[in-house]
Amino acid sequence: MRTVRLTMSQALLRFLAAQAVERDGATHRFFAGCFGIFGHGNVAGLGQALQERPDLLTFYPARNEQAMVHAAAGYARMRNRLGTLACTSSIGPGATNMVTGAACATINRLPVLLLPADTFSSRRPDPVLQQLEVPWRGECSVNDCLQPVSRYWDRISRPEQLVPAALAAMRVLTSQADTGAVTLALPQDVQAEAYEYPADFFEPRVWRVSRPLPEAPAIDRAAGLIRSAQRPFLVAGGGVIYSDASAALARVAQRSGIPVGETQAGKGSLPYDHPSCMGAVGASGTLAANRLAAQADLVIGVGTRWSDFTTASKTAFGAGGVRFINVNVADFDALKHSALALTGDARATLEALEERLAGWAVAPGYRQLAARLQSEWATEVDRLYHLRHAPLPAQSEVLGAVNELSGARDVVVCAAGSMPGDLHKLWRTRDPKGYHVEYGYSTMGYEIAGGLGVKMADPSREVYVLVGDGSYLMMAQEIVTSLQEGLKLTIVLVDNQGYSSIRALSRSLGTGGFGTQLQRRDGAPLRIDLAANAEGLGAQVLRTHNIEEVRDALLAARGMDQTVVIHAPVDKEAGVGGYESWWDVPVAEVSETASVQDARRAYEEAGGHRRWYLRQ
Ligand SMILES: Cc1ncc(C[n+]2csc(CCOP(=O)(O)OP(=O)(O)O)c2C)c(N)n1
Ligand SMILES: [Mg+2]
Repeated sequence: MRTVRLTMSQALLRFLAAQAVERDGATHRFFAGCFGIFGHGNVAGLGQALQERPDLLTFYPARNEQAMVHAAAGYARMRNRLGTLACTSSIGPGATNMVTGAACATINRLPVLLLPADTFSSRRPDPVLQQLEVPWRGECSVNDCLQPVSRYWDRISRPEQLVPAALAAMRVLTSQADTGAVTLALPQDVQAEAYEYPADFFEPRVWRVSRPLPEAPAIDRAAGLIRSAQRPFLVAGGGVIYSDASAALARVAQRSGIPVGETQAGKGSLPYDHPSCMGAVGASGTLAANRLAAQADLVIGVGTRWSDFTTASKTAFGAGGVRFINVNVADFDALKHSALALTGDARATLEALEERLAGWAVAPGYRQLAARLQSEWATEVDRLYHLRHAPLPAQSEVLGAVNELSGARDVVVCAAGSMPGDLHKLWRTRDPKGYHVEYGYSTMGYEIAGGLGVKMADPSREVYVLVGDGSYLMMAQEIVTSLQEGLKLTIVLVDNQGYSSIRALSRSLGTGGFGTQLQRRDGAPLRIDLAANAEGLGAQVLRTHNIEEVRDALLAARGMDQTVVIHAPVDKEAGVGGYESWWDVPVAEVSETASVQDARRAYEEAGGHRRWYLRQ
């Protein structure tokens, strides 16, 4: 057997560079590079390997470990999970900084490979700098925190363990049902240890992403259920986009007339003006989708994990006896809501259903109802895009301006605050990859970092990062990385002076916005100049004071080739309401405060509409 004598780090790097993924006959390299911040535990091991062989993987220095995982996840989402980056950190705080990034990737089922350095496998110099000693378990380190947020986790305590561990890591990263964060913890002494690795380990390896089909009788049954439904409603989730099923969905919806609601991850499954596109469904849904969802007798979920935002905490699908069909590559999700489970690839399964539904369509009256609701919703969006709110604009006008002044292929990126809900309702998506809102973990701080990954994945598109002042304050530093790499982001910093979304939620629950204001302890406003902060990081900054200036700035930004921040103060009182939807947030059952007592009464009344979805 031919062998190659390499350190474990050198071997890992060679292996990663040789991995490719293939779907529908197209083969791509799986790892686009390696993000990292060097420190204790990776500077000499993996750092040495990366420095020696820059031809294998490009190294991208980042500013914060959480952010680099977000960037890798943003990249993976943009590439429909067919590619990602590795992320290397030092032991200790560098490693635990990645926990939030890992959880975010795993919730969103996005592949990221984490390579935290670890304490010595030999344990000779223990305790080392940054080592948290666990008195009752010698082999524990802070990297064990990454176990519950990883879909695969291993510690490479001997160099030869790398071979099976690396293969297991790739199996999970490329599995459409199982993917998420994968962690290989790398003890720093083992990183530098040499071993005679089998040469075959480094040969180019292609991981095939297949399109599994459910069993034919299950598809037949599903088609039968759909044909006999009076008011079927389809919910398109992220799986539609990842499996590149938009065209198949558009055909099925067009021919059958089944109206479609979209989840956050699934928004863009259909172009906003497709006759079946009712837009967002659930707690942040449109009136069109929510009205139809409430009456549906059959709900077909495609590629959705049915989060509480999608189901409006299990109140969205309100018809007695409503039944579900779930198309999902993971039976974990396919079996939710007592559904008829079609465990398989979204595109292949939709195509199989399309054949069986040939010649069938919903009743004309149902199609007309959907058309009317769609057109009424379009009028509502126009109204909110052009409110003429003064002196400061409403947030919905800023979103409208970005929508109207961006190109059809451009990408909007967002994650937390009041904007995800508003975007979900109002954004007019024109391309399946045009809407990138991270709302599985809703991670404040994802926005700029995730946007960086999106731009890396497709530099041909303009990337509009919409970030609130709260999220910006939490994590703006990857502006520096975008400048370092020449990856232009147009960051629209929507400033409403505080945690406006939580303030509104708190008010609606009777607690008056407690703890959400940006102010000094004595109540005086805090004068924070976030635009100056962005300038300090090296971005071009355009300050705006009204909606005309926002529009001018968006036009000017188009002509710039480096990261630009448009500072857009908005009126914090001018929010977008809900549209016949609910979100389950429990209110105190006993309280001395009248507003809390009122909120509790409203909570109990609304909670009465919750359903179990037990009917098979
Ligand atoms: C890391 C993290 N911490 C806390 C939260 C809870 N949270 C959700 S939105 C929000 C406020 C966001 O403020 P900002 O970015 O200014 O957006 P706004 O609500 O004002 O629109 C908070 C604290 C979160 N989603 N993520
Ligand atoms: Mg804010």
